[in-house]
Amino acid sequence: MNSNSANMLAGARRAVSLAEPAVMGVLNVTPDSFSDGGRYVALEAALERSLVMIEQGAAIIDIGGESTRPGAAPVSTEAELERVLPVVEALRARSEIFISVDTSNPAVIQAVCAAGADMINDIRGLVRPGALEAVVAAEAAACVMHMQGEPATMQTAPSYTDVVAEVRAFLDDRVRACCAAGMAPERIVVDPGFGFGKTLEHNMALLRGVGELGAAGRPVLMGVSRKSMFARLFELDGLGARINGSLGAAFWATLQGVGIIRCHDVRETAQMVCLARHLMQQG
Ligand code: 7PM
Repeated sequence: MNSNSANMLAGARRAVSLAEPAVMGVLNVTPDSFSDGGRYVALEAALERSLVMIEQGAAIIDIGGESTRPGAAPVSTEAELERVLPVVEALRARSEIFISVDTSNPAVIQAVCAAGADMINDIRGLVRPGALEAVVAAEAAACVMHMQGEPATMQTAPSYTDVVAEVRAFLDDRVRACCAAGMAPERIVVDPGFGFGKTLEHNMALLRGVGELGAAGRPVLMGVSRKSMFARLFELDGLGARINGSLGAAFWATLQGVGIIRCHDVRETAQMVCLARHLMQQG
């Protein structure tokens, strides 16, 4: 496999190969887990969970506070930093793993990158004043995601004429904006934003076309793990159905040439990537 720029993602201090899909393990850092008294225990648990996901095959750890979840209430810079920064510091002290942080906040971007984060995963597409500039200054990688509407109301009435074309055009635009702001193309990954202002039909159209979404030749990040689209598709809620759908999607995404698969079930997802890669090899 060659290693042209579309096969690499350059972070602030390290790069990750996307020659085969990199598995990105989700690490949730919720306010609950950092309630008074349990701070040290929660930090140890977050670190342990990260090391387990790395052991299971994660090439990237995505550290998320509550703030970037759909419908989440705004969180102060101080509160967000208190949750996320100790985890970035502890993980960086223990591992050379490629670290991604979910945030839309320029001050948080600056602080986590100084502490050793490599990438910013902003579901709001770095539109907050100063966010894009903070990523450029830190020479960090960025995931640029599509969302229709605002997190609080985006699922009310999502509407597109041609969802794949429209999402692709948006991602092309954002890649251009990032490059115009001084971001190197090899630091950018694009994401159709499954479930972010999309019906089941929209999500299925995007999943079908997931290999064609790579704006300006940049790799695609797919985030479908445990999402409600599978509960709707199978007409069956519950974690098992959602995980099964996520794993099938991971297999498909690998065949379609996706660069990063964001997931909760790292070992199982890595197995799907492994199987699909074996089937793709020429005899
Ligand atoms: C509640 C609802 C909690 C939804 C969490 C979620 C993505 C992401 C999320 C994605 C990228 C989840 C989502 N989804 N970042 N952050 N792409 N780049 O299911 O699809 O994890 S939050």
